[in-house]
Amino acid sequence: MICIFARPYDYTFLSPQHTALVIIDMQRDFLEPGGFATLLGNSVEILNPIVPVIQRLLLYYRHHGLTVIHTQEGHKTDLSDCPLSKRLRGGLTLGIGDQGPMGRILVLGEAGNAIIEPLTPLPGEIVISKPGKGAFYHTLLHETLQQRGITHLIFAGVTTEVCVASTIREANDRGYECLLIEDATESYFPSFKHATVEMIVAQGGIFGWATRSECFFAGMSNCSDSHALHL
Ligand code: C5J
Repeated sequence: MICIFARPYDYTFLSPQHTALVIIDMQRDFLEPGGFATLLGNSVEILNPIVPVIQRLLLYYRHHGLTVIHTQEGHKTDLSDCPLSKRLRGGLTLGIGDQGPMGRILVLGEAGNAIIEPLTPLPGEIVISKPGKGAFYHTLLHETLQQRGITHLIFAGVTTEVCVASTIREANDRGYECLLIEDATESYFPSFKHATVEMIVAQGGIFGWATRSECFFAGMSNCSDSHALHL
């Protein structure tokens, strides 16, 4: 049994093989200056500190041959998977599908839609391209996790209150046990991040658990059973 110190109480699982690291939308459009997030008026620099934390989680999962899921919010080139409401929302001068500084905004295959270089998926790693905020909507994520016997999801990525929270809620309804790594997720609005984490752990963990990366790694390395993994 692996036991991670977390809120609202310890997060436990039988084997790391039943977990997946889910890295939400660490794409250039959301993290780099000049991308879609900047066009929306956000200061993307606030997201920078989570990158090395996610890198450490990613290297750990890769080193131990565990399941990693990268997600990427983006649409088909013909935008047939993008509801008109999403395109028109905000009345932006430059919006989804338009030519922006990093290619067509939120369109799959465009430069801005790529995952940032330090977290680039390796060949063979699972990348879920998703048209919605939640990673289960119109994707094969659930089937992919079921095939691998994954029951516990370890969450990182951006933004905490939008795509991370949407995916945690979807996962919770599908029976997954969700753990959010607090220093591996961020929002352009610190108060939104704080509120989101509190909403997840409130009422006995109504959507799941939250912890910090040092507690996650400590729990993984302290495990004493045959499934133990060591840093
Ligand atoms: C947003 C996301 N914020 N990945 N996407 O539109 O949270």
